[in-house]
Amino acid sequence: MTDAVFDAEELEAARVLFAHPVRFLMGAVAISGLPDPDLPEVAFAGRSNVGKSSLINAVTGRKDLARASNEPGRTREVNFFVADEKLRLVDLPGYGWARASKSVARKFQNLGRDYLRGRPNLKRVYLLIDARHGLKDVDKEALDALDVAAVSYQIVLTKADKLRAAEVEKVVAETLQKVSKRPAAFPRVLATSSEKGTGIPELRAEILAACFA
Ligand SMILES: Nc1nc2c(ncn2[C@@H]2O[C@H](COP(=O)(O)OP(=O)(O)O)[C@@H](O)[C@H]2O)c(=O)[nH]1
Ligand SMILES: [Mg+2]
Repeated sequence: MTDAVFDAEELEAARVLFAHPVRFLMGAVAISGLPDPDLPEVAFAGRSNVGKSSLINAVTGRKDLARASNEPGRTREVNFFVADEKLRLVDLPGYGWARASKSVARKFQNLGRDYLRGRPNLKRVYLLIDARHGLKDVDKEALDALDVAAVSYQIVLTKADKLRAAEVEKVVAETLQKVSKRPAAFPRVLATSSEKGTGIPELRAEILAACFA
């Protein structure tokens, strides 16, 4: 990984925050139903099966916290979790929000997009990409949508345990290069494994830095 960016104290502060209670707050189905923007938020986005729920569970150290947002009917909502009553983790619907709306899911796609565009307390979006695939053409729409919304976003590679360390390094470097000219992309890429815990302390520290720096 490219990062010794956080010192022991910062990693510990992040660990402690997420060791405190984390609860499912609500799932919003309409922009009018979002919670008040009174706490800093970070949102997680990615295609279904990329490992979003697993990552939220790993970050919070809960086995099934994000199950609530994996339930049928919930997957198209914007789901909110509160950590230590200090910040919120937001689980966005799958890539729908990045697509031109043709499907029946239009309403929910618009919800995701509206959330990204108009949320004053949104500090960063983590865009999850499967480490085995890296950034692909299909992700372009999502990157474009984030650049247009001008929301700071950071690429997080998931399932790094499925690759050898040298391969992970290579995907990290390639990914960084691919987003280097994108205006809203954060210039660090994190490789994580929810299964092995790789990169999770660093992701927690990234979240704290994004919310409170
Ligand atoms: N090997 C491995 N599998 C993972 C990891 N994270 C998620 N998975 C698996 O990938 C699948 C989809 O994960 P899930 O978290 O439900 O993805 P979501 O649809 O993006 O919320 C499940 O079978 C997980 O067990 C990981 O870090 N390593
Ligand atoms: Mg999920």
